[in-house]
Amino acid sequence: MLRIDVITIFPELFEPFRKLGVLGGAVEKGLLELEAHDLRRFTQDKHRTVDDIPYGGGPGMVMKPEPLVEAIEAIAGRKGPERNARVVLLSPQGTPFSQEVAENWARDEHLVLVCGRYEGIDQRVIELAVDQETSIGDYVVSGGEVPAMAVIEAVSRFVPGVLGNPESARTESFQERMLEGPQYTRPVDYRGQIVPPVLRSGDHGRIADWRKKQARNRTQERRPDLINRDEAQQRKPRGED
Ligand code: JDQ
Repeated sequence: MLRIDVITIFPELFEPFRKLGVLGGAVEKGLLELEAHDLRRFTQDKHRTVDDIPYGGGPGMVMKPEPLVEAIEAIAGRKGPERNARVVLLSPQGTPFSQEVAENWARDEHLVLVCGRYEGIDQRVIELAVDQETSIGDYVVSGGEVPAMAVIEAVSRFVPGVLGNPESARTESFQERMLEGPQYTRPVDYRGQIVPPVLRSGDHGRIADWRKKQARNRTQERRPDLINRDEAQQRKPRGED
């Protein structure tokens, strides 16, 4: 079974998150364990300090190493280099998180997600206690918590039993390197916009062909990089991470 531990100065952000939706159901059914730990519990001083000024100068603050390394050691259950958990730091400097990475991490026993804040974390934490850094995209948010939630949702969808239908996670979008086409539900006419008649024709062959064409056209228009993915990544073989 997969256990996910999160290290954060804002553990309360994860309380509603772990109760709701598909993830809440999975935690309740015992398909997955999820716990958020308050980094300040691993401080020693009376002000429970987790940050300090950057060496070399510059704006903002940096997360100091001691609380983070001690939290990771306590939670990942590791003192030396022996690995029983995968320790991941959310970071704009990470390698790209993807559907494929999510599928691989869902096969782990123990995932520890480390959330920074401020301008980032002391490099020695990464050297001493982090296995890999991952980025959810090329934009900067204010801390690792929202990226961690994205990772948790994407990974948990691959945990057996989490989605009702075991096909759902695979068939959706990116595994096939295609965007989804448009979807419709009732009513047939909404403010003069009608559902494409082919979808109401009952001809399953024509419906499948139409959906494939829509998906191909949309992918070519919006995400041509998905169509030529291996070339775009200089023929880097897939299936790593
Ligand atoms: C942290 C910050 C200035 C980072 C602090 C910790 N994909 C992705 N985007 N943003 C993050 C990840 C992320 C993750 C952890 C974070 C951003 N920040 C804010 C501020 C420079 C770098």
